[in-house]
Amino acid sequence: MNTYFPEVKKIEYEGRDSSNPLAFKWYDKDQLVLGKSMGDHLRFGVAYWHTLKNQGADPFGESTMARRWNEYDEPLDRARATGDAAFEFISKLGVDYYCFHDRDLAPEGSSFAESCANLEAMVTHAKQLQQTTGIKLLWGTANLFSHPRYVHGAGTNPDYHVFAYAAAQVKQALAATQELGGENYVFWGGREGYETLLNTRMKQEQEQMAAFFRMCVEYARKIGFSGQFLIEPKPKEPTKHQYDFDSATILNFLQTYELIDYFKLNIEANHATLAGHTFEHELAVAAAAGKLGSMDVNRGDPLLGWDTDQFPTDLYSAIYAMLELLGTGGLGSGGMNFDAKVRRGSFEPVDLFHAHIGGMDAFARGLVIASAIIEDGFLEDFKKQRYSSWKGPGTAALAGRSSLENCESFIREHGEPQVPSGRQEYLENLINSFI
Ligand code: XLS
Ligand code: CA
Ligand code: CA
Repeated sequence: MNTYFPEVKKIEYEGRDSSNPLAFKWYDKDQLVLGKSMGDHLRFGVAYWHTLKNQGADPFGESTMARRWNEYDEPLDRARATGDAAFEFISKLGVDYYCFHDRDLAPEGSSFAESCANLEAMVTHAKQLQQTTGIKLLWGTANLFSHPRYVHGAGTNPDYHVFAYAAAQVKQALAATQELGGENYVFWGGREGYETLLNTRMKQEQEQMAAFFRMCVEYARKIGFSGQFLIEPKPKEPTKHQYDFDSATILNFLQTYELIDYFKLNIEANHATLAGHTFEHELAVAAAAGKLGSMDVNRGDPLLGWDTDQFPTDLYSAIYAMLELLGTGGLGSGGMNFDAKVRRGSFEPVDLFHAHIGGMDAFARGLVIASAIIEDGFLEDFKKQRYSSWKGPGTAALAGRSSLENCESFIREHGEPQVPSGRQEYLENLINSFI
């Protein structure tokens, strides 16, 4: 396996003093952090669509990335070569997982039957590549947004015919994910949203989505799929109003339609910032509900209002994300998928390695720093002190055993509260002392 990236050897950990750009400085897979290996904490995955399929086209210009795995005329030959390139890349990077949309792995055919046959052929190919390399499938999903039939949505489409097509496509994608031992299955609501209320019945579309999810849950049960279902929030793009705006919106949707037991969330950093949140806020909301399932790691650009899907190199964001991860005790069957693409100007295949190495090192370093912060205990001690008044009558109030009258008596007895400082800058300075 040395066909598509002959200029790159297996990427090794060489430590922070190494000057080799094609080596890890921080990511040492077997290094123990709080009793667990880095590899097990982070569970990195490579995103098939950005890393193998993205060719750098943008609304103003054509592809910039000539990839040798695209030099085949027949779509299925190209798909097989792309699979070979994917597994060579992931093996050399030393990552254990990958993620795909059905249409990344196998091309859409000229009929539904042909699309299904293409997918089956590529599942056979991918299964064999998984067996030879030991690489596993973190999650599969269906692309229900690229084909023109989905212009008005998939599960939320006003036309039942399109709804049924999307459901039939998910049936195939779920079976493919199961066949490949996928540990999760993701639903990102590609065009599940709307542009204008003038032509949209919002309530009905949400009911449709709930019905769609219910059928997926039932089918998964029927075929014995044991992976975790994940929904991925995103506030806008491609539609102006996406129904899965953020974690809180999805949790409310799942509660309303009694689907909460079957799903967790896949939180993407760039989607969090598009929603006006931080990555760590979205992680914390999901974790507080016991629903943090997996992460799509990337970053946006603070000066741009769209989903730039850049590789994550911001150390502060990585530290804050790792504090949330360690606080929840891990991702279970989830992982950290690099839903990120190299910039259009970074068109050489080796740039794919630089990008992933940088992202893996950022989170490895973030993990080490976060674990030192946790071991030191200053954040926890500070919070403990900050909430220390919640005893006695506070405990009763929290447990629902108090009343406005009780609070009034308390105030008449104790008078005006002494309000302490939140000490934000002091805490930020302490964080910096760990870097
Ligand atoms: C797009 C999403 C998508 C999902 C999978 O913005 O991030 O790539 O992760 O469909
Ligand atoms: Ca994503
Ligand atoms: Ca994205």
